[in-house]
Amino acid sequence: MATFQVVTEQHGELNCWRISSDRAELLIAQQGAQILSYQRVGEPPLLWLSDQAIFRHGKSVRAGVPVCWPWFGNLQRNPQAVQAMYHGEQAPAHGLARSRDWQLLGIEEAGNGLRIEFQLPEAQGDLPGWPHEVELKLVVELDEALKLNLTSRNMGNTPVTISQALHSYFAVSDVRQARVEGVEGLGYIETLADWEQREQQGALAFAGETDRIYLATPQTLSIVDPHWNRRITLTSSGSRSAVIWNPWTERAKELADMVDDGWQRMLCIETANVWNDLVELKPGASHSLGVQIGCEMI
Ligand code: TA6
Repeated sequence: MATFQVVTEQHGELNCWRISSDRAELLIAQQGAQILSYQRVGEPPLLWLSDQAIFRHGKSVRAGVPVCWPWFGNLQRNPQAVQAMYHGEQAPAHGLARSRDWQLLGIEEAGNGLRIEFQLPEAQGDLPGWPHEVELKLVVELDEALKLNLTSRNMGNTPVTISQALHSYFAVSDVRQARVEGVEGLGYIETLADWEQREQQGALAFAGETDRIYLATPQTLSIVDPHWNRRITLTSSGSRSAVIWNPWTERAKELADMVDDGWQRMLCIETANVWNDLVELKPGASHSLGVQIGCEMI
């Protein structure tokens, strides 16, 4: 049975918890209930934390797993049913949840690991411009793997439609050497070419800016990293879409919170409900979006 140590830390303006055991270390911010880093003892990090990350209230950190909710990406690119839920002015990219403080409900030992539970109380009618009542909880479990589960339960009297993603930043030795398996033959939306629909040939290798929505995704996707001799495995639940992103050279230069060559050491696979894989919650209904992140040496 692993024993865990929990230490509170301040990173810039953000309250964080550093949770460590003899097997792994996890850093989580209260803002966004955002995992900032995850590393297993004696191995390179699994999740990437930008060297130039900005820890500021109201701004999601470029790291770990930002929670995109109740919409993903640019709201205007979402189906009408998702857009219609928002009545505010300028809609922030990737929704409202990632830049607000969540409430830590508890950290407790569970089985052979640790279970951490957060909720966003404002989602029950108090989010600016988004007047719906949803109980929103994120459960993080840390044992051999890292598991995240984001549950939305409609507490109101009218249906609620959302898009969402666990926008995970993975650490890789060099994205130019890495590949994503599990996407072979899938249809995807190429957001960089006028949102054209295309079909993936073979595994995905990276040779330029990449920003794609993969559709009808299988339960398991993996990142093969030959330099670090490892395979990161993502096992999803409640999701049939995934976004894969790397900003590459020029976009990275435009990002204030990423060093110019930071794109080489990361790639995002975002376990999602986007495009036609939306979540419609009838009154009383709930939905869980989950991902389990595991790793094996190859
Ligand atoms: O998930 C891909 C994406 O939507 C990209 O288009 C890119 O902008 C990225 O997310 C990061 O978004 P952010 O708002 O965190 O800078």
